Amino acid sequence: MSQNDLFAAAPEGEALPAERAAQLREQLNHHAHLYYVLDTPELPDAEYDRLFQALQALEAAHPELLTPDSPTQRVIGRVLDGFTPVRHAVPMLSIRTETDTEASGAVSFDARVRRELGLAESAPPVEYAVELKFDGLAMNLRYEHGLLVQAATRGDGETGEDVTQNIRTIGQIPLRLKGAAPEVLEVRGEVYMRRDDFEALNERQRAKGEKTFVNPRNAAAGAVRQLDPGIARQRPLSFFAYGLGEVRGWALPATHSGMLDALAAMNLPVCKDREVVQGADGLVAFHRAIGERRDALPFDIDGIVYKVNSLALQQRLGFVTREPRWAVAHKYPAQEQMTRLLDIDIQVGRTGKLTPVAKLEPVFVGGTTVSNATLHNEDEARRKDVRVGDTVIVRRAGDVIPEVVGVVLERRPADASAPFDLYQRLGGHCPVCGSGIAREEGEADWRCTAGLFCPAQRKQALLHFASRRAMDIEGFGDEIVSALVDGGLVKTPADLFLLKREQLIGLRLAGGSTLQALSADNLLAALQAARTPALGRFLFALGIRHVGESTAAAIAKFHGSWQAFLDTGRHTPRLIADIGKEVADSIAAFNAEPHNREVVTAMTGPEAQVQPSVLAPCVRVPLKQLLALVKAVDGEEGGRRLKGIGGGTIERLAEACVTPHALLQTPQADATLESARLAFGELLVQPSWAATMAELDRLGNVWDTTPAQPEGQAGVAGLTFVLTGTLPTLSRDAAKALIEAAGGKVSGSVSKKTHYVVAGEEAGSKLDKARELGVTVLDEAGLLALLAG
Ligand code: 5U1
Repeated sequence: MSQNDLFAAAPEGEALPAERAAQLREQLNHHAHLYYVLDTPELPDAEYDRLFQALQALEAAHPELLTPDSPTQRVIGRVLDGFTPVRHAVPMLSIRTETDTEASGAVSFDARVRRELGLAESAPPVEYAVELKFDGLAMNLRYEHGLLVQAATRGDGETGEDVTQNIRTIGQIPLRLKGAAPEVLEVRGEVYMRRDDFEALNERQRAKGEKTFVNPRNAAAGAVRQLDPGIARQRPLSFFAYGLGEVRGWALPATHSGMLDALAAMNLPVCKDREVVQGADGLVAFHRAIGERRDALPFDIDGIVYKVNSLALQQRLGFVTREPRWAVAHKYPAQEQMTRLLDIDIQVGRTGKLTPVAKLEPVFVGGTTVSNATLHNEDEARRKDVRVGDTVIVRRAGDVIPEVVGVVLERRPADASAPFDLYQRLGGHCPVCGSGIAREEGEADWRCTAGLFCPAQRKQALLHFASRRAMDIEGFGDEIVSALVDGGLVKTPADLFLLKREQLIGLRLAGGSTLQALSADNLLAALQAARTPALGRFLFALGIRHVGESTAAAIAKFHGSWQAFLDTGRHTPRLIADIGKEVADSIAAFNAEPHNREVVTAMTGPEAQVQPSVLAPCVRVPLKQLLALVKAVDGEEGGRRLKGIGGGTIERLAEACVTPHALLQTPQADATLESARLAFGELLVQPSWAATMAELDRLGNVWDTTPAQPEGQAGVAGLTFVLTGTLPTLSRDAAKALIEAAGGKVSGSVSKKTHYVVAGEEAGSKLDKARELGVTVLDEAGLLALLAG
């Protein structure tokens, strides 16, 4: 059947049901092989599903056509009580392991083979088939007349267990061999789990709050031994064939590599990373080449297998006890080892993230001695139930940070510590700076709240502060910031503005050079130029978690000054468009940390003299929005008082009262409105909402009743802008085009009717006029945020 024929599913009715069923099976098997084994799908999933359903329907209508190798019959088993023992027709041998992980391991195998074959030194090199040693479970697949009849584990090599119904769920394994139907063909290989499938499986387990697996091999072993094939099917397994068991009625090829080619032609999955090489040099080269790629492979391997390629020579070499003399597994350094957990330290990362780190009895793993391994976060440490005193499994693969992947529970000592509790362990304080720690809802990480003050976060915070989109202090890159922090000259951003020329000249830089007078002068000039930032940039520069450029610009517009921002209440920021609970909580945590306030105050004080712009606050919060927020917060806090009050009632109540003060004082004739009014009234007099209302009054809020602007144009349509000075990235024309595209107008002069002045570098009299008239001044970032809605 040609490729085109396979695509064109002949419409039912044109073929007899039996022909049609056979045709569908062939199509489905062909496309399953392309998809699962060759990873080159040619059919969209929906089309495959359509063919599958067509076959299902046909088999339902004609049960006599159902065959055990039908693709519809992959999951047919029931939940078992246990597995039936299977005696292997040909014992499943193990393989000798070469523990010398260096090249010499390969050389000594070749020497042994040559000696045992009685080859003279002058004889040509032995030909080997080299392949990967997959880290999974050995499996015997028995095909009779081309049909998969049994899958059995290795067990003790003589007797395994019948796991056929789980193995049938592996899409890669053909239920019928392609083009060959020997009386008996037993195919041996490894069932394994790909790394990406393993990660996705653990992610699903986490989402369900269920146990995660330590590594792909354990996950694969668990899936193979599942008594319920329905569950086994949800654990994505893969398979590679690498050998044979009993064979009847099939002429063996002359070489091992030829045999693998033949298996691949029967649609069995055979790994492509295999070669035929000559002598010890070939073995060493393959071992080295795969070693370099080991961590990039999509599955775990623990070594390389070398096999004498000629089956005739294999026969001459024979076996010692249960191991063939013609093969060896040449290992790589193990990537997992067991060791004891001595303690758990908490490290503070550059962004304030608190990471529990396992202190381990030193152990050699992944090629080095490891005494520290990450536990990622509190949830992971708890999920793995890691306790001090435990024996743990440590994994180190490639350059990845070593991690604790699991606990050997059977070895837990009686005096193991209590379950890990990060907050309790730190007494609620950052181990580096003593500031408070916080963990946001839905986040896995605890964090130090002192972004600007904490030494662990210093360099990162300073680099962000000085960056182009923040304070734009030219010249304060990695090298200078590191030198200033390491030299003890700068602890907080405020210290930058206290730097003296004589401190900068001669500053030791990485690599041993020192800062020259000219560079020092340039840095001081850059600092001077940065002393009058736009308020939005200044707030962005503070590095408050979740406060990006556009949020900072929106906060600046709302609060007008840094003082008003530092004094903002817990709820108020949520009245700014796009600010939700997460951002508001982060702002509250920042403002609540005295160290952060000290840094901002020092920066804006008489010595450092940073003067962020002051904007006329532009606050237009309608009562409706305040009430909606009160209801949302009440719900978040588990309150029930406002539960039954819908959006329509809130709208009518807001229209009737306009301001919160009126709401508190004006009884409503309508019973629904009155009961809503009383419910809101009870909450609004509570301290946090009273503070929010007082803050809105201080900001000069206009309790706006004008209808909201149409979606997508809010804040810009119909508004008048004046552009002045040079913007950092936008040309005057580009800025004008953007404003006009959003429905705004651009005017040449500032008047009372101007809504916004957009000011860049060297803004002149228009900026002065805007300040005089109390018109809101935006920088480029503020304009872009406004246009973004
Ligand atoms: N690739 C491969 N893995 N592996 C494991 N080949 C291979 N052969 C084995 C084993 C246990 O045993 C035969 C040499 C008997």
